[in-house]
Amino acid sequence: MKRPTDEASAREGDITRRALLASAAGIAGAAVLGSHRLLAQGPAAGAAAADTTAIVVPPDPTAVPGLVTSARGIRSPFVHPERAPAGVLSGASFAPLQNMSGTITPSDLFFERIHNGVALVDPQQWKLMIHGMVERPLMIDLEQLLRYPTVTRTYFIECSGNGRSAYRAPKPEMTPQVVDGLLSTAEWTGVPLATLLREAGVKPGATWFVAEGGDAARLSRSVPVQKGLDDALVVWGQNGEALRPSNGYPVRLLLPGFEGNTNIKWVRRIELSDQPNMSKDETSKYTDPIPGSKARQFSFVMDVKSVITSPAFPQQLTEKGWWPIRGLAWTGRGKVAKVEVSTDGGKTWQAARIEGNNLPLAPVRFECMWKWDGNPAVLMSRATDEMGAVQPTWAEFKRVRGAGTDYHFSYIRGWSVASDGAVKYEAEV
Ligand SMILES: Nc1nc2c(c(=O)[nH]1)N[C@H]1C(S)=C(S)[C@@H](COP(=O)(O)O)O[C@H]1N2
Ligand SMILES: [Mo]
Repeated sequence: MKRPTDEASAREGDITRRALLASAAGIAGAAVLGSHRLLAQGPAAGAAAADTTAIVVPPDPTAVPGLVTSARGIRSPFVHPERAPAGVLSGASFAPLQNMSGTITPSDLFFERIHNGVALVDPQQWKLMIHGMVERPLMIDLEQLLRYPTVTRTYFIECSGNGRSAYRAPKPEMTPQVVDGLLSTAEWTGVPLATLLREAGVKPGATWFVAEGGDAARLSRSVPVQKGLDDALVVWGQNGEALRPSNGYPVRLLLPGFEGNTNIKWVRRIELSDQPNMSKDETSKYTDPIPGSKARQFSFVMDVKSVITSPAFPQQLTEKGWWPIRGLAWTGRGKVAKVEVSTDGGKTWQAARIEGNNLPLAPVRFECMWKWDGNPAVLMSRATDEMGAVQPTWAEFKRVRGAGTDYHFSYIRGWSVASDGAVKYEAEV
């Protein structure tokens, strides 16, 4: 949807009916049906269905018939969440965490991290080869993969670089999307990798596999065989439909709780071995500096983490009184055990309510009512997982990892509230 710019009031989340009318008035070819304009018709109708600019909101929806049914749904013209930044070839687009409810990321808003563009793979051409230290090398196409027994599970994916700009170059004007939007969650459907590995017959002594993507980055990562036998999936379904191209259509590897990078998209090859492959992607990146001028390689499991998504920049508290503090918490080590919230910069903490299903390796929503007294406040959230791991403070994290660390930014996030109600990102909490 094109944003009306001619109305001062038509800001994100504050769009008026007049603004919509004004923006729709200039659309050529918008068809008149009944007494109000509907979607543009003709050759551009398909595109127009996704572009809600052409919709006019009637003054009284009870006075005129509504829209006709359509082949594909649209969002309400009053909501327009977007990934950002869009249009990058080697980079990422961040999911708008602040615009979401629940824990599932709508597929068209699922974050993207691509090393050399979104590969467009023809499903008829796609094949997966499983070879190396196996008894019976396997080559299967999509039709064959779809005939295996499936499982459906809800898991998050988080890029190990999530939070990097908030750590390296924090700015008060950062939204939850900019701070932590390289996190998304879907209901995935696919075949346990264990099924395929059993069919291929893993040879004794095979302790690793390397998985390779069929994109222009030919991204490849080594993974312990145990993960493949444990809960790894070869998935083709995402939130009730085929994977989106940017999430690996037709097939990706899904390693629950492991850093995003290991979840190889457009996966085409899995080679069993008795050692890690030391591919370009695992030797040039994804290591963590630790004290003593050393680095830890293969930090697969994502640490426990949380982020408040509201109140957060650019929100403004309009009056004293009760405000919900809401956010997401997740861990690569099973379930979230508890989430605590502080409104005084970490001096005191109170337990937040964990809301909805608490599934392993899937985020939870937390919520906590807060009575704002009009004074400046610093809001923080701190998650603990069922293994007892707790999010460190920024200072603890920085002491262990150093200023130049590049991955796995799992420390506590904060937001400051000024006496005028303005909410800003507060980096060093
Ligand atoms: N083949 C391939 N797989 C890939 C990537 C890639 O660029 N190519 N990016 C990786 C990285 S760094 C991350 S964080 C996740 C992102 O998954 P998503 O784009 O579906 O959110 O995919 C991983 N798998
Ligand atoms: Mo990533």
